[in-house]
Amino acid sequence: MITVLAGGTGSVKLVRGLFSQYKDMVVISNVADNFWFYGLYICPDIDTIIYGLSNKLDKKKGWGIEKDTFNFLNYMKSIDEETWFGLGDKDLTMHVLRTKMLKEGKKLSEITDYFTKKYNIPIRIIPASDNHYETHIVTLHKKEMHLQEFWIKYKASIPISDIFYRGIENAQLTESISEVLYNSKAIIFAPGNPITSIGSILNIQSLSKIIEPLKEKVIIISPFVSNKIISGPSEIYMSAKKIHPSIKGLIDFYSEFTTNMVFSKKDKKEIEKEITKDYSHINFYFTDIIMNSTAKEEAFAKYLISNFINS
Ligand code: FO1
Repeated sequence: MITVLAGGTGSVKLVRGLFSQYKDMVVISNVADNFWFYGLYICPDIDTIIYGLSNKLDKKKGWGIEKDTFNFLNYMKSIDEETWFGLGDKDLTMHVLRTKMLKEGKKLSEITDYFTKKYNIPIRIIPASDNHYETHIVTLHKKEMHLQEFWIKYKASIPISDIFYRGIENAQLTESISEVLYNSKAIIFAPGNPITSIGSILNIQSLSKIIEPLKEKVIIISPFVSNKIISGPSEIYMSAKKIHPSIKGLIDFYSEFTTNMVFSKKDKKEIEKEITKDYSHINFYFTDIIMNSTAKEEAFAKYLISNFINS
């Protein structure tokens, strides 16, 4: 069995590639992007994995359902409601049903199992926690808001001073996760945002203690190419966390969790010249990590399987 820690639109490409090659896999999904909107409970990262693995994902946007319509949202707009979060008509079914099940007392992990089966996905997707906590941004003027509001409503246009996980101190790791991690041959951190997709999982109390003795089987996939983030706001969030927004900052951030990191070939020179000597416990690997087609997703998955799983 292999386990992937995933969150956000960058992670789904890796998960999809691995899934095409290797079915004995568990995905642990970030939940800190979850939020309430129109009284509905939205879990963007769980849904992106479900839609991605059932071939329903709008691949161009990286979220939502392909060819979805937006009648509900347009009608909301016509009656002057806030419509900054793009809920498609088909996608709404997920949020409506999930909210109903939560109100009936079901746990998020049970609900996710239900949808995973419903979408005929033969692997387990486990929310990192059954408890709700949220990634929040603090602006320079000390206004606090949910990550989705900052990223989507304000289009990341406001200077920020901090980012933190509101409520994480009361969040428990979902029950089955420690057993899954112990039994995994490899624990892969997807090339998601280190702060809001992966850091938001790693910061659940007890998880770093569980991972510490397992770090030889942890493999970090870099979200950087040529020392620049492939896509998304990672650099903004790393800076807000006082982490240098570069491969050096990334290595520093993850170094306590792993002995294996996979980078783009384009970063080989810089890492070998400047960085390797400070991190003698880490094995650095270099390959083409860009997954901008199905063929490249599969090729990267094969690389990981041959180097870390069937080696
Ligand atoms: N991302 C956007 O940039 N704009 C949207 O309107 C939007 C809507 C949306 C609806 C459902 C869903 O599951 C995801 C959605 N996302 C949208 C993506 C999401 O906000 C983020 O990419 C993830 O939370 C990042 O981890």
